[in-house]
Amino acid sequence: MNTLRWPAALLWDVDGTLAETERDGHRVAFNEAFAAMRLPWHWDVAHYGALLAVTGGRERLLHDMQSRPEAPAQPEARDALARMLHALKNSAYAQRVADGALVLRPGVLNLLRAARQAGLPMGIATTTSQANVAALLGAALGADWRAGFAVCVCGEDVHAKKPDPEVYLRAVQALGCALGAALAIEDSPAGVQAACQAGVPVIVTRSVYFADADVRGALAVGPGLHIRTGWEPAPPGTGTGLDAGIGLEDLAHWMAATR
Ligand code: XBP
Ligand code: MG
Repeated sequence: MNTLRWPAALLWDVDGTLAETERDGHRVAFNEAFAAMRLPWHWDVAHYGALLAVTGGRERLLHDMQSRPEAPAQPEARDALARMLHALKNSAYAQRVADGALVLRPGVLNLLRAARQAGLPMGIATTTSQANVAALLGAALGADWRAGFAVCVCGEDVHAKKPDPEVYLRAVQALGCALGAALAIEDSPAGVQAACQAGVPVIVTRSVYFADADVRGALAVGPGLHIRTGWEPAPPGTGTGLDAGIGLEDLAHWMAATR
């Protein structure tokens, strides 16, 4: 019996999956934006974790303003402030990336290289912006990073952000394969819901903010792509080398459960 089902494409989430961008990237950059606007606001690690239930940085700001007495009362003024803060945050984020504050999670580069060598098409499916993806991947993979991805669908390319399935529906449509033939790699409940609702199989690499989150629906859940222990179900592939992480063969075994 054939127990392998090779994915037709790999779809990468960005924040939390490719890199731990939230706690030390976006959060710190939001705080820099608050300071630049002389606002007495500070998102500590725990508060930002709670705010991650709201996807989209601007949407997150608007949500938080609901409990801030210093926020403008008028919706238009709130909107304008959120836009300004979000733009400042994105500049500060790009600067942090340029300063080397954010690196790819362990195991990511190996799987990217393996997929590339195998000729497996890859795409990006994220809530963050094209500019933030370009900053992160340009720094991590080099100026020609975009050549490694057949599609890159971001927050500004969809009407509704994760957990809405639109980002995955668009990405898979652009890739030209069947929804159930692609495989997504995610870290958050919203991302897993988006993939599942689109009919795209998904595995989860736990990130710091979603270490214990409910990610039911995922084919496999584990602590990172660099390690073969701690995965549920255990990676069924053979692995290569003592320090081997998750490889394409493991993905193909997990995908076989979707037949
Ligand atoms: C995570 C998000 C984003 C980021 C911030 O995206 O929800 O909103 O927190 O980025 P994903 P923006 O996990 O899908 O990559 O400020 O650009 O929204
Ligand atoms: Mg994510």
